[in-house]
Amino acid sequence: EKEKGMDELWGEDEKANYTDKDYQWYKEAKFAMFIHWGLYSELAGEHNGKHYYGINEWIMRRAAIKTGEYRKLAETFNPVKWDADEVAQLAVDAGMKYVVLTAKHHDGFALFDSKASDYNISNTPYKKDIVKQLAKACKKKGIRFGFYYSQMQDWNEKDGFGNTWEFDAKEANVQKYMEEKALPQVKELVTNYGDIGCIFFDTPGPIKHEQVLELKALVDKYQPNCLINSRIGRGLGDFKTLGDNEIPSEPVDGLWETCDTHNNTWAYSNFDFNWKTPKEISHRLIDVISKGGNYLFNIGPKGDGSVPEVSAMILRETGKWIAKYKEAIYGTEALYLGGQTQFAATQKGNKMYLFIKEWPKDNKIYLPKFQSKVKNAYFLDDKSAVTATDLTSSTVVTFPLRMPDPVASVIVVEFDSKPK
Ligand code: FHN
Repeated sequence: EKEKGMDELWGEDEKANYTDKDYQWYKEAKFAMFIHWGLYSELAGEHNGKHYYGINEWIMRRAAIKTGEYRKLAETFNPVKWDADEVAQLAVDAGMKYVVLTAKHHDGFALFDSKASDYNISNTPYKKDIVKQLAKACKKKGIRFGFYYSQMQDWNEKDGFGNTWEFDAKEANVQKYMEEKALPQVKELVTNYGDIGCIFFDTPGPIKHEQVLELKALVDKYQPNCLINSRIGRGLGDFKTLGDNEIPSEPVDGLWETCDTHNNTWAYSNFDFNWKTPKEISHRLIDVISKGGNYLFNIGPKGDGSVPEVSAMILRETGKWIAKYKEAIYGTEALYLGGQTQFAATQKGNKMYLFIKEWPKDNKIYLPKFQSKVKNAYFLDDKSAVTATDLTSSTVVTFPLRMPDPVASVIVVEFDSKPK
């Protein structure tokens, strides 16, 4: 659900300008980790004794905290339980292929050592560069690293966009903010941390076409293959980020991503235990990949740097199911079987991977009619046989009674050609 007042912050144009960069890795990746972490994690949904439910990374705005007071959080930010290797390992265990960290969210605080603004991790008791640690850890574990950067909204700067409770928007010189903070910081991020797989810009708001062009040119100059999301604004991204927690009802063309929260907030909150279960996460992953997208799933570490244990446990459990059916997930394409909810499919070569989310009563699934001819069918886990028959108006898949996979079972149907 969008925070009140969010609409004005969105650019009018959220289309992506599908890329000619090297995007194969991104197409194959399917599952990734989003990390929302910053000074707001310390507040964990509470300010001056008041509890704020919902998105905690917005607590500065929601509680109208002035910059002078909010900046004090940096004086105590000391996430001694943060372990970049452990977080990268969690992503690997969950079956995730890239990680996207909030290098700077709307509150304006940078998790990296920035020469462009002293409002950064170096000036906390912790001191160490979080972006550097995580970029290194991801590299070590063989997954890609990307970052989130709020390019227009910066509530710490009077020339940034969005802090309406302290500054007068009419007096803001957004171009000055772009030149003095956003562009220099993005330059630091694309030059100091090795290969950047992708960048998640966010809430472009009133950004001008020329400003987007400048930002994009900067990224492309130093990281020509880095994929930029559509929220850079004005239709200039390489891939499309759908709305928050949005799963489309039909396949979407080109490269795209659904970003999803684990509970009802991106950043950690003490008051939100509404965790999606491994089954829910897997089903949402199936829904996304069967329509051709990637699923960027969020964790919100606490102020001390630790990942909430329940969230981590759930992700590890989800990873077990993914590992079992990896052939049906990574490197596949969309295969749309209509808008029903019981099953969904992906495809690779001549194979269709049929995910059974709800076991059908009579052990039978009617699929739309394919022109390709069925050759063979079996359960992916134990290779036990399934009967798939071409009928005049449908292909019927029939299987013996067996214990369904409690998350989702997968049947492979092999055709004589690419299923169509
Ligand atoms: O305002 C942000 C929000 O805090 C969060 O970062 C999400 C993630 O997609 N993006 C914005 C709202 O869409």
